[in-house]
Amino acid sequence: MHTIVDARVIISCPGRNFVTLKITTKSGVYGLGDATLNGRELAVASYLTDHVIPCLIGRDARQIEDIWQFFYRGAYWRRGPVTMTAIAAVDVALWDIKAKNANMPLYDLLGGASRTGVMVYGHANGNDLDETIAQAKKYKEMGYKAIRLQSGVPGLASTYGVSKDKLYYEPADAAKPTENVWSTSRYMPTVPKLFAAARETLGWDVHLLHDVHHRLTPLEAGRLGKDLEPFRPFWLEDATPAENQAGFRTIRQHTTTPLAVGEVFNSVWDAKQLLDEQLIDYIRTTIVHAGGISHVRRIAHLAELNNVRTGFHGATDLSPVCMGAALHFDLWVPNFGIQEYMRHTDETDAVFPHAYTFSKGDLHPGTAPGHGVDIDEALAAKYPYRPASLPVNRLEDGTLFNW
Ligand code: EZ4
Ligand code: CO
Repeated sequence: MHTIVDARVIISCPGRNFVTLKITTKSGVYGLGDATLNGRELAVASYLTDHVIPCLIGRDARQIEDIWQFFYRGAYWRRGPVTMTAIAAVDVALWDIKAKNANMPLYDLLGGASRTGVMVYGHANGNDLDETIAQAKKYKEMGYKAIRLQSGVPGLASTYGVSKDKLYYEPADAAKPTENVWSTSRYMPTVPKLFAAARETLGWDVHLLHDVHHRLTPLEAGRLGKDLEPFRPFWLEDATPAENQAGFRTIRQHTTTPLAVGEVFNSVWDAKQLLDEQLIDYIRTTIVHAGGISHVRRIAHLAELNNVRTGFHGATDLSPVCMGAALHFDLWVPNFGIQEYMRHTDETDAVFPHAYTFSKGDLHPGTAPGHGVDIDEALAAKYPYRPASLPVNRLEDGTLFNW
């Protein structure tokens, strides 16, 4: 009854590429896991099809932990985004099956709801300060309690986070990476101005966030954090690349602005020092890129010991399947902070019918058994894969930089 009899990878591009794993057991119950790694989708698809699925068929779907350990330890080559995304897809699909068999929403299986809803932040963006503030006003009118502000930088043709489509930001805009130009000195003075204008227009009864997207040095990030302190930001996101976790010590020494990092992390080891030394306030690893519920749960618990709350990544490249699973986790996890929520397009939502809903600035995962997200395979088949890459940044003198 619980034997895994089928596992398949479904690739679909309803506006952007998504990789979904569907696992079916002998009794006919199936579960879905997101396996989307933006710009590297086919690598994960191959990892699953060529290396994981042949070892999955015939296993007992109830043994989530054993299966997780098998694919983690069994690869010998531990960690890395491709491996951990593939493992996450398996893990989430198995939790979906377990919760469906228990006839419970996933959050009940995890330990039950700890709150009535999951506070999310929206992504207000514009080419300049005025346009960004106007967008932020719209988010406030839609009921958002938290808004991330991302504005174009004068003198730079394009910048992370600024989108033509406004509500539906998708950075993977071409088959081969688009080249953008970056200048830290042009960028730095724009952010405090943006926050000053936002406080003046939106007031203080709303949380304001900003994503640096890994483009500052620790010292620069410390300075920006200090400049933003008068405006009480909720957080400064991904201020500096965090391969060198000790860099966050420098930021901490210079500012009380709360720090969030980790959307590119794929393991607890990426965050160990940050958590042990309480160098951050929010951990951004999410279900799909960090080994699924079974592993992110460990990260969240270690974070809790160190006064760090969760603030999961939730951009459009994390499919509704990941969003559904993340929302169940968020509703349960004791040290929840906030959840990123970039809206999917209508095409994406149609391919992935889901139980989660938005109301008054919160998302709720719904009460359907499992994680509450399905896939319409016939519709998915109408959107074939299209190669798409994330952009790269170069400094004004041509040096390749962080995007
Ligand atoms: O650039 O998910 O906080 N959100 C982000 C995202 C990332 C994309 C990369 O695939 O930083 O917009
Ligand atoms: Co980010």
